[in-house]
Amino acid sequence: MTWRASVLTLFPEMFPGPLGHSLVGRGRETGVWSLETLGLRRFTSDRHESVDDTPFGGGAGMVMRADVLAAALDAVAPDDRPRIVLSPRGRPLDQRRVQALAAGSGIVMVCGRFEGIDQRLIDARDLEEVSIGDFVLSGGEPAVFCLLDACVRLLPGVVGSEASLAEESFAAGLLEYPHYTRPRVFEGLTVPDVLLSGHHERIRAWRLAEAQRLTRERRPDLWAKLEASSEAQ
Ligand code: 4F9
Repeated sequence: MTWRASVLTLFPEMFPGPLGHSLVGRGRETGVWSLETLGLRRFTSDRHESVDDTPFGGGAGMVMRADVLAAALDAVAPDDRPRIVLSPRGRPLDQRRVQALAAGSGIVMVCGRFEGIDQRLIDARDLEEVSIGDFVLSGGEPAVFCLLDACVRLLPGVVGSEASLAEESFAAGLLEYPHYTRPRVFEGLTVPDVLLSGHHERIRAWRLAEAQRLTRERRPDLWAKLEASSEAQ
């Protein structure tokens, strides 16, 4: 079964963009996943094709209209796919949520523009708000690229080596250990001896220790989660 992505956007010409390249682009060509884009202008009902208006209560900027977005959402065949709006207000995306989304039948995504989206659309169509980080974009489209790339690479047959995905899930919750390849000396810098030793058990132990050190130093938040979960076991 093809994993289906639908995107509601003011800028359908931005797609597939980066999603048309590399492994993710190949996956689309081979039918592992499909991409449907709905341009929001098509769903306007006035002469000016307005998708936004000034906020009730005043203030700067414009708000995307609930009626236009609802018409576009309702044009997407009703199905069991989660409906997501990309927003810095949303729940932070993590690999666990990505795995759950990739395991389903696909997703429907709304790209916000302007200052935001009329709250009644989010309420009336039960949209889940998802954030890809604590920063503000000029619109939701680049966040959709990130979310879709993260999901699609997990679909069977997209990333060539099952081994690299397996290793990833083994290391789940830790940052990656450092990698090295040829040349053996680069600008006077050498490669850690253990990696040239051919001693697989020692290499494994070194990589795990490095992954743990990096996680502790850089992401105390992730480290605390890991400690909590290993204590629970
Ligand atoms: C969406 C920022 C998801 C972070 C959408 C402006 C956004 C965003 N994560 N910023 N529109």
